[in-house]
Amino acid sequence: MQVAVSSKSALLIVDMQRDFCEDGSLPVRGCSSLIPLINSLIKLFKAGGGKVVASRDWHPSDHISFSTRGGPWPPHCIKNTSGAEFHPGLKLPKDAAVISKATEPDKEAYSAFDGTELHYLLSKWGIKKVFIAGVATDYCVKSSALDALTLGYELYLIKDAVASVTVEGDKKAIKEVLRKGGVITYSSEVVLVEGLENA
Ligand code: VGL
Ligand code: ZN
Repeated sequence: MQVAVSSKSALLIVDMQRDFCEDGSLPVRGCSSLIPLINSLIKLFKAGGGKVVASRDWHPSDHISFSTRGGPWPPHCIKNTSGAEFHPGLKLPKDAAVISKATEPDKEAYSAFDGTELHYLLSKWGIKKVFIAGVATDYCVKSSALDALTLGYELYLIKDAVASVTVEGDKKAIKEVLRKGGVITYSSEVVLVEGLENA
């Protein structure tokens, strides 16, 4: 089913950073191949008067989630290092909002809403629909999607614009998002005007 972008829509691009792509320290399979699709979604949202938000994992070097502290992940996305930079192919508009998350050494925060100004910004802009793309479906995409639903947004997860750490994790994430009332959609279904094909 088609869904139209309007000034009440936001595209939330989750964690499209070097460390999550193929040469990074915590590569998510298929991460960099999402880039062309996400860049066209950015264009579509700009054309439709929507907002573009990019979250980034922005860890201190001693973050609790790192294996060096007994956590589950190799060190990744350490703030102000090249691994934490957005993928060089990502064409973020100048007015995109950047949300840094998981910045506290002793606290994991997978959701882009956790401890950030994201909900404040989206409410201020009058956003009703949140569309999610990026990585990882089974971690930060999932947590952000579930939080968006808890906060009362209509939530659209763009299935061909996300990638996961594991296949099992992907399935579980999709189930949880659906159970909570989220919509799984595809980039071809996200349009400027319902009933018309995108140019
Ligand atoms: C993420 C694992 C660790 C994510 C962040 O962005 O999904 N995954 N930190
Ligand atoms: Zn992380």
